[in-house]
Amino acid sequence: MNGNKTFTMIKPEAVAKGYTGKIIDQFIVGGFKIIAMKYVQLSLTQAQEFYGIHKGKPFFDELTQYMSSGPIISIALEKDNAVNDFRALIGSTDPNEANEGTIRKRFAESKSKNAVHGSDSDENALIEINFHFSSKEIIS
Ligand code: IDP
Ligand code: MG
Repeated sequence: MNGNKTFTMIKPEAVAKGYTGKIIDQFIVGGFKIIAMKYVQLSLTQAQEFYGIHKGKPFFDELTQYMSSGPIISIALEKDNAVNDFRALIGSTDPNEANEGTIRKRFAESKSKNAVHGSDSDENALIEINFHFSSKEIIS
């Protein structure tokens, strides 16, 4: 059975452009329940740790510098089949390949500045939620 939690961040460019409210609305309309949320700026070291799985890839430095360049919104979400349903809601990594109506199609400006993060597995969703939130901050 698939898990019921996923993790997202509204990325710096989308926050700076004022898309936070519209993006969170789309999470809720899409059936996701917010169980933890905070407004925060990651240090470069925190971004490198969070994206450790991508270390060594050509886009790693650009990604971690970008993700620590300004405030983000980090959110833990709950829904049946959360990881897969959330990835469908946000669309492909590259907004040019994302389906019409998806969050990345609507709000992303490029493959790197692509508006939102989404966990890629149940296991990573829990790791990512625990990276950003203590158990006291999660209201499930
Ligand atoms: P995902 O966010 O759709 O799961 P990943 O492959 O896990 O995509 O990549 C993590 C993040 O790294 C992407 O959301 C994007 O911001 C950035 N990224 C991935 N591939 C590229 C690329 O080819 N060029 C620039 N940035 C990239
Ligand atoms: Mg990923």
